[in-house]
Amino acid sequence: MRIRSVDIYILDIPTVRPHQLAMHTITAQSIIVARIANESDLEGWAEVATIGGASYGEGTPEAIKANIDNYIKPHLIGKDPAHFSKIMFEVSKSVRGNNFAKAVVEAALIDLLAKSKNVPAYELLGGKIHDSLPLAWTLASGDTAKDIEEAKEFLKQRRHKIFKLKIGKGDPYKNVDHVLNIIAAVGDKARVTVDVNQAWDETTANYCIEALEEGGVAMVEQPLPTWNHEGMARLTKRFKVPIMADESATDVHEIFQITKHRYGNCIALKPCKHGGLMETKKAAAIAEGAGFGLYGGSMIESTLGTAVCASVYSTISNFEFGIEIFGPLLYKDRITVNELQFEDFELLIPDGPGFGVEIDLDKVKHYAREFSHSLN
Ligand code: MUC
Ligand code: MG
Repeated sequence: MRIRSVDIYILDIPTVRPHQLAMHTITAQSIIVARIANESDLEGWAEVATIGGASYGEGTPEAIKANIDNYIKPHLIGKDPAHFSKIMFEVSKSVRGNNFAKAVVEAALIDLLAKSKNVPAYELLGGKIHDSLPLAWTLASGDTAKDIEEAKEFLKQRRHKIFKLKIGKGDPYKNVDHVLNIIAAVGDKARVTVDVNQAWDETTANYCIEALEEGGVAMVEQPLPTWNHEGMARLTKRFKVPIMADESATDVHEIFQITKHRYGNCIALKPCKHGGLMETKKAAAIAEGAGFGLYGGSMIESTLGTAVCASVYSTISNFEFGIEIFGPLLYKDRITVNELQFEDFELLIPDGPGFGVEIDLDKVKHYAREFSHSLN
């Protein structure tokens, strides 16, 4: 069944509280939603999320939409989604980079194909290994006392026992105190990790990681800017605490170099960074072959994008660091009819056809910056 239309929407959805990262504080998340319809009007839907316009990475919502509309969409119209790998291979020959754009398009093709076969998308990706996965939460309210309160509440609710702290904004030594205070409050019941989002130079990283390691931090994510591969290698060699590559771990070529030269010793996977679900599986295979630990990363997707990530993560054998696709719990609202399910510190992998979520079109219309449908 051939593809008849491709529509891309940018949506801005408010969060339940400010979410403070080194470079930006999120109060509303901008997501890009792809809707691909075939000749029988069956639709595939997918989502990627972005953080802080151009402040987190190059993939801004506006650029993702423009590049799909102008350069990717022409490769899709009239094609059969059953050949999604061939379609994406053709796209890769004429569109460089643009991994977020490629990821959302490929995922919508997979959703459409899976729905046409009435099977969960993970069955097209090798099948599910996990029914549920341990779900981390990011403490990033910008206030130590509030973070401690939040962590205690989620432990009580049996929602999370892995907490990632967003640091890197402001005085690095105050960042360290903030982390040590949280470990003192909940460290006996939870695993505490930090994400610096590239904010430190190597000297600062050396001082701070020494104190964090001593204080019991379980992992340090992207302490240095993406260009400082050699610095990442030196930190990895010096410290026992795992050093995770996130922003630097983009496509399979970068991940190969990171594993080969030990620019870190664990990897945060994210389908958007790698350019799709199939590329995520390849990225995982490279990391696994090198003995690197894996983390199921997120860009704080809403329910739809989280279901996309959950689908591929369910097919990957081992997440030493768990997964962090907690996005739906940070959003004030959702664009799907159904909610995702969380139980006993884990996210349950949705099981319905496609990514297992049903789109609420009124909500898409409500939050979309502009809404039109090419079939109407
Ligand atoms: C990142 O850098 O990992 C994921 C969780 C979170 O709080 O921020 C994101 C991005
Ligand atoms: Mg990160």
